[in-house]
Amino acid sequence: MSHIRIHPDWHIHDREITPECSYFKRREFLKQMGILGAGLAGITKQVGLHGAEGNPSLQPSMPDGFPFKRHASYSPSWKLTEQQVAESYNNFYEFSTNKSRVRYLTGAFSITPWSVQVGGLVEKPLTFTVEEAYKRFQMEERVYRFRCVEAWSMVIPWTGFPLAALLKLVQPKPEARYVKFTTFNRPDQAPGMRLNSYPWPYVEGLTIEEAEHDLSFIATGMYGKPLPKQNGAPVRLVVPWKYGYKSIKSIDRIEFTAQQPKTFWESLSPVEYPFESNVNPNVPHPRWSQATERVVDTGLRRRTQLFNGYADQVARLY
Ligand SMILES: Nc1nc2c(c(=O)[nH]1)N[C@H]1C(S)=C(S)[C@@H](COP(=O)(O)O)O[C@H]1N2
Ligand SMILES: [Mo]
Repeated sequence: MSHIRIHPDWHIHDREITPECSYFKRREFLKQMGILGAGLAGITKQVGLHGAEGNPSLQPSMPDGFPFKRHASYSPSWKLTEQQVAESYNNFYEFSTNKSRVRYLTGAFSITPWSVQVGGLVEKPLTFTVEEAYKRFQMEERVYRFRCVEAWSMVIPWTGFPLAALLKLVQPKPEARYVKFTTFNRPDQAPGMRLNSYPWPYVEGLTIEEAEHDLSFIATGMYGKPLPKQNGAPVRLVVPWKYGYKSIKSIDRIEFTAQQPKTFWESLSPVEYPFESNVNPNVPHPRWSQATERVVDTGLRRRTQLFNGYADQVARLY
């Protein structure tokens, strides 16, 4: 009701277009994000202290096996996004609508223990802890493009396992046509969730065919280590041919359904954020063009690719 009218500020067209790649601008950007110079020194000194805003250095401990072997088919030669940028430019509305503040607001967010409930229209419902995931699933690394609907992009090395491996374990029933993902619901640990103008908890969804596609990935890590909280620890979805908001973070529940789930962004604005949301340069967002994208760490503009460059693999689904 009241939330239907909201136009979130992060979906205002990103106007920081920097046509040329300049070292100076990149340094300015990193400085603004507080990850160069004094900012970094400050963070390092705080290790072990619990500030009112939480401490970005307190991150999950390292399970055995990192870094996992990179999958040969998902090892392109693209330049990776600078790790510091990927870890400090975050959309995670449960904490803040301000990308550079998210990482400072995750201190109270507890990710251990963590389990994911998998149920609904399946033969074998399952609840697994993140520790169990490392044992049950064959973990690997994959380099994927990542494209936000706001028209910026990154290239990230994720660690995790294909969602299809989970489907195989739980065995969806023939009536199951969709997979619904739900994020944790803990307003006491996530300040953004105390704003009731949003339809919490965050929900996303895929069709069964999309979920079975080898590109659909459940990530528990990035850059060869466990996911930082601000990037969706301890377990998130990554769907590289769709806009970034489909890649739901910090998953609590996975349900198989007959009906198409109503997603968080769709319930805010169905025209702007429809269920399917495949990256497409020819379909503008109602308020801005999707023809080009800004590479986040270099500032370079490049052409948006159909299905974010994964057309060969996924076009058959549509
Ligand atoms: N639960 C949850 N998942 C989320 C979001 C969010 O606000 N809450 N933001 C989405 C959006 S819009 C993007 S672009 C990506 C950002 O992921 P990153 O911070 O790891 O780059 O997460 C997606 N998943
Ligand atoms: Mo996004």
